[in-house]
Amino acid sequence: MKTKNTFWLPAISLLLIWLAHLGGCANTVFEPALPESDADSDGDSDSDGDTDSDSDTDSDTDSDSDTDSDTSVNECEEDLDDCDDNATCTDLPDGFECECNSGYDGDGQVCDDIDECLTTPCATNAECTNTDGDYTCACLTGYDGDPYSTICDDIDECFLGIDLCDVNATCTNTDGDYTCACNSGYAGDGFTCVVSSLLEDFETGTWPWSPWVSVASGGTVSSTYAHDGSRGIMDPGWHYRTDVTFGTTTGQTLSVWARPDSSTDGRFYFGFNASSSGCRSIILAPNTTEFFFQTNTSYGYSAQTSVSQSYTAATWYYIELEYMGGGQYQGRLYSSTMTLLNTVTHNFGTASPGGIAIRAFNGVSIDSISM
Ligand SMILES: [Ca+2]
Ligand SMILES: [Ca+2]
Ligand SMILES: [Ca+2]
Ligand SMILES: [Ca+2]
Repeated sequence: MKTKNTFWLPAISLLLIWLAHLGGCANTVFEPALPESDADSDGDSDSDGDTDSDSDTDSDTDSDSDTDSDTSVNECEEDLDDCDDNATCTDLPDGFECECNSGYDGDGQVCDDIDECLTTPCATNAECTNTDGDYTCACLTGYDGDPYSTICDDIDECFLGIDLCDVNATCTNTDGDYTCACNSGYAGDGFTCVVSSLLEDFETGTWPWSPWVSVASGGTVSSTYAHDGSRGIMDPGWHYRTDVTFGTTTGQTLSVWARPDSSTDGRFYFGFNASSSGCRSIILAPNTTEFFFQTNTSYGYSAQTSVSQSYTAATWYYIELEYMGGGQYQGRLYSSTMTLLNTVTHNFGTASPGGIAIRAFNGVSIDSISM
């Protein structure tokens, strides 16, 4: 917004004093500015031969020259204006005016920077930065385009091949970012994937087979419950095995596929640090819409860190557990297409390396346990 103001300055009087100090020279400077009517009256006086009238005219000229010197002052050029540094001075016959420059707001004497960012002038997914007299726009990280237009578009890092996913991982583009998930047969956070070994595929034998140890009976093996191959298991009671040890090395991962029949019922406990005296577990829990940790001392139940998570019925989920070191474990839940859905992290205080365990109820299928 711009406003104009006209100011009469005391400085004009100072200029007149200066002009008066110059004496006759000042008069000479301002003579040409005399109105023509004064010159005509001089001519008339001459033709009349009236010298008195000439002297009268001269006294008139002196008073006129004072008025004329007012109108001829260019306060802008003489630097006699009081316009703000961020204003433009325009000379006027009866003074001058100050107008704030573009990007500033005020009365011309005081001009303040306009914070354009308060009115979100940049594109969607762009960041506005206010500057003195202006502003700048920049697309947010993960977005590209003209930040001064209507929208910055998501960068498809996967399509462009600029993602940092491991060569053995699947890249999934997301709005403003992307995710990486290790392919089947590999374990890791998606940015680094290492070959994982299949611990259990439920393909052969009569449940429960060695090296699984049964704490509580239960578990049906069938093709109906398979994610890979021809068999999987549904709703086993607590079973554990100690032929493998998890929790010894930072970055070590465990993984499994699980499919709840219901979006509101059932639960699958994926146990680790297991022994005959209990385990810890990361739990897929449609019945409480959670994804969370438990401590299962003596195969009992004690809730630890939890995150809210909704589930879709009859849909496979991939659960990955990583030992982060220092007694901290992270559970990651992926969709059937390996899109990361949620993570939950809990510090149990100690690493407590041990075997693995499984338990499920109310219709959860389980297959392909890898480490
Ligand atoms: Ca002026
Ligand atoms: Ca500004
Ligand atoms: Ca993206
Ligand atoms: Ca299988």
